[in-house]
Amino acid sequence: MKLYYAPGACSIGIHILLEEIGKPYQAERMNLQQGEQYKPPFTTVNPKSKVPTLERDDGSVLTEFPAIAYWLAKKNPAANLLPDDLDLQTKALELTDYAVATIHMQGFGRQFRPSNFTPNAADEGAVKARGKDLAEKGFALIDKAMDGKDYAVGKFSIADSAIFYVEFWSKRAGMTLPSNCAAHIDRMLARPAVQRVMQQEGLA
Ligand SMILES: N[C@@H](CCC(=O)N[C@@H](CS)C(=O)NCC(=O)O)C(=O)O
Repeated sequence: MKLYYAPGACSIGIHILLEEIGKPYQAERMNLQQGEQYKPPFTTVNPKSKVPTLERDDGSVLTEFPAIAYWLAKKNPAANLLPDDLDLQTKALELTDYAVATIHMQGFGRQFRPSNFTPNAADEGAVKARGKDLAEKGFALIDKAMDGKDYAVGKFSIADSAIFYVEFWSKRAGMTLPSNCAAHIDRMLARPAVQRVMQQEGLA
């Protein structure tokens, strides 16, 4: 199995899940700044030009964070990456999708790549501000969901790996996390699997 990742990108969440699982895998570093994702050979692996991309042992490829995380969890039940209870499992998927599709794609997408949201350079400041509002609203909702819990659905799950990477980005964006999220990122950073990934990606 091979994970295509970029240091500190959203792929870090999948990298963490692979370390939590503890089975051998390859990690192929991509240089997004140099546009490696838009050129062969990567475009033949994932024509969407995105990380995370997971190439499985049979050569088939999975893309999209929630789908990769779900497959890894189901394929490796001993790693306990999803609760057994259907309602909690669904909650974990809901939170994973919210972190990726809303906080990342809508909130941070606007802050990091404003030109993707407007053709007018003069509007980019307003786009970034809207992105910050969306991310703040997202963290407030996650914070509420995490009230009284160490992890998003009680025990560590795929949702925590998605929430972790957006929390990590909040620091890059100069945002202040609400208290439960601030405690969550510290709890995540204390996990041995997360520490190994931070080392491997050169972020420690
Ligand atoms: N919807 C995708 C989003 C993946 C994504 O946006 N990846 C970013 C890195 S965080 C990327 O590969 N960007 C490269 C580019 O757009 O050029 C998912 O869930 O995996």
